[in-house]
Amino acid sequence: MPAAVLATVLLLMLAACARLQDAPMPPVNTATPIPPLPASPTSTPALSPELTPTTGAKPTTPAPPTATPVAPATATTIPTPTPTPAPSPTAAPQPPKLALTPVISGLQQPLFLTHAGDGSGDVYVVERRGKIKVVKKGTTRTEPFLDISPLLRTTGSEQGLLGLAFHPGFQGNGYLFVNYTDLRGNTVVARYTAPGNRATADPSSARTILTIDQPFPNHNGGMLAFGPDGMLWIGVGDGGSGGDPRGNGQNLGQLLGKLLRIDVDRGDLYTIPPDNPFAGQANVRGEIWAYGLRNPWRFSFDRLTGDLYIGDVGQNAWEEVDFAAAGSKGGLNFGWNRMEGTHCYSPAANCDRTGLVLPIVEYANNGEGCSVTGGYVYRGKAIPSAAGTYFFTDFCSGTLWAASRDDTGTWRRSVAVAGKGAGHSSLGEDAAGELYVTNLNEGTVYRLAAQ
Ligand SMILES: [Ca+2]
Ligand SMILES: [Ca+2]
Repeated sequence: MPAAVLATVLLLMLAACARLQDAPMPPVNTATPIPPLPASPTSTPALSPELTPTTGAKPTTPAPPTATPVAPATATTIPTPTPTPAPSPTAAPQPPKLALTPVISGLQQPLFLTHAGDGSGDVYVVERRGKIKVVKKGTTRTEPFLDISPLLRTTGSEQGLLGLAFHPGFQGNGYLFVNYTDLRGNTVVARYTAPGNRATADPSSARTILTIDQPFPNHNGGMLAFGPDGMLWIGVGDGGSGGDPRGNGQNLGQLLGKLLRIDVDRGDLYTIPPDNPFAGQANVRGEIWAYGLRNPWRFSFDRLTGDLYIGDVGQNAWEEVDFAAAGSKGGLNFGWNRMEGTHCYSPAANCDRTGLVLPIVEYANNGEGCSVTGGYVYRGKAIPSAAGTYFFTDFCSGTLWAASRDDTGTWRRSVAVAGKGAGHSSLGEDAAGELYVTNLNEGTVYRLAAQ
């Protein structure tokens, strides 16, 4: 592949020259963790999250030696990008000998996988440039389930068709919801209907539910998921650039930098659930469930417990996973841009941590990755030893991590599958709870399997 090699070399050279706040996804599949494709400094960032180049030039904020609820790297964490799956002597229950097995290939920039809850075994893969593909028994149907390519701006690497969620009552109503950046680069959440036998969605059935102005091409979030409460949850990034220059994360009057929760089964388009934490308050957006997020590219609910996990992409130094136990009433402030992970960001020291909910897991950008891809708690049947473990990855390093709480309640993280390079854009679940990883650069979907 001389062309790919050449492209990779060029990318590396460009990345070495460019000091980016937000870098985009590496477009080439390589075996080495390459830095994200350079783009203009504060614009186009990484699709999945938002990245900083993995080479050099990173403000390596030293970790303050404070006690925090973040899982310490004790015993189980391996701070190198290409570790071998080390056995963990003392850790919480941890799945041994896992592998990522390629099961679908030939896709165009896949960045999400989900199911329609219909027991068919089919999965749906989202391609960044606007198509949703159906995969039946490992075979991708040529005709897309839905194609909204003409509606999208995809020039920024974090732009495109970013999220998909089937309505819990999809069998009956044929509703599905998508999250994309429109021709102006603004966020749109829209409903489509798959009529009849639900084999394809009708492109003319679009109903715009919500639009959010995007000041910059990056940090659009993009995740959609129905919670165990039947509400539609929406992850929205801080709007972009770098450092959240407009302070959206902490501004409750803005939808940017938030996790939203809306009821799409009531009202003309949607209603604000009366039990949302800020419902009915003046000068505050009632859709907000949690705030202080930078780019919550992927989040999920544990299908057994209802616990919420959010992978929030960091600025230059720290990637994090946030957590809210089932039953939380919301209103949580996850800290951005006052803090990045468990470290002060603005101000850079002595920031006010009052009321902030710190991550359960964080890792530094210097070596382990540069852009967290939140995942899922495993509840499938194929790997009994993995039950209850939260799996997540990093777009840049490709390392798949397992996280869980030990007997003392401390979160611990360990390498489940060593990384082979950039491109892991998302995890996804099928109806049975088996887990998959989409690789944007390769056009491949992997399934988590016992080795
Ligand atoms: Ca944006
Ligand atoms: Ca945070």
